[in-house]
Amino acid sequence: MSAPLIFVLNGPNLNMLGTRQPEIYGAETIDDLETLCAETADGLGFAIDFRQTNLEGELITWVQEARARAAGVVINPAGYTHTSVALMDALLALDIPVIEVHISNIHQRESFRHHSYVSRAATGVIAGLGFAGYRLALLALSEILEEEDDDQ
Ligand code: CA2
Repeated sequence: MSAPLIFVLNGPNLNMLGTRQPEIYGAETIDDLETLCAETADGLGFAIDFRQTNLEGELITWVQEARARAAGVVINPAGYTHTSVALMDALLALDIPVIEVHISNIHQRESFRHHSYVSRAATGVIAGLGFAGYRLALLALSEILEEEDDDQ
């Protein structure tokens, strides 16, 4: 049987990781993040498709694509977390588990970051644990998908 595919989707400005604001987002780059996700996925028996976009419509198209192709989604919607009803609607149409990840603790920051449209559609939310949040999100998906298998 082939490895279940997990989409790891990253929203706007996350391509700038490691270039600015290291006190909030750390010093590592998005390539480092992809490596961490790939190694974690490998250990869990997942294949991953790791992507980043600065465009809201592209992120939504990828979520729609996940519907047909993926067993689960890890998503850091970045700024669209706090603004995008359209992204929330796309995620609500999925019937696979979705883990929302934020590198920073959004609840410790400006009040406009405290509300997430995406959380309404997420199976679980991880914030404030840095890049490790992605590793934990993949682990959570592994346990959720195993439980689903056991129920069948
Ligand atoms: O903490 C997170 O992961 C966020 O999703 C990151 C978003 C922010 O809008 C959310 O409130 C929380 C921002 C991503 C921007 O990332 C940068 C990284 C380095 C330099 C500049 C921006």
